[in-house]
Amino acid sequence: MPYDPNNIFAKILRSEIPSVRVYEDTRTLAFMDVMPQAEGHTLVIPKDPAENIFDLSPGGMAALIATTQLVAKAVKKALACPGLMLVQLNGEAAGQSVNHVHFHIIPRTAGIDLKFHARETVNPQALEPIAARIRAAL
Ligand code: DGP
Repeated sequence: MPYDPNNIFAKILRSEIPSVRVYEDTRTLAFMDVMPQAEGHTLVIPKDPAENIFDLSPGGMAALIATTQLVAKAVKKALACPGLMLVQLNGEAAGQSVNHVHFHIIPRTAGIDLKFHARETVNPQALEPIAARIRAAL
């Protein structure tokens, strides 16, 4: 399928819709997931128009994983979480719901179950204090 330039993350990249951003460089952007599965759930996307890992260049992939590691370290420090999960879905059959390639960074703590994937939207204002802690930990 050709890349849809009007997918929600493409709109976030162009600042056509708001997002709670934590990190940006020339190739990547990280922002809070508005349907968090755990407190601190963060998304990392490349700026290249790629739907999934198969469409992303090796250079784009390298930038994406480098930013994912950088932001994951900050999330771990900011949330003081003992565990941290990286999730990356390709294709509807795998559960991908936004067709712009991305990594999920999801803090984990034993005994705290994950919320359902892409189910419940929170007020973006509630995400700002967590984002501030993540930015400070970068
Ligand atoms: P996936 O199903 O892997 O494609 O994950 C898409 C994620 O994007 C999901 O966790 C919910 C999140 N999401 C959907 N719409 C928006 C949005 O408008 N803003 C933000 N920040 N996250 C969104």
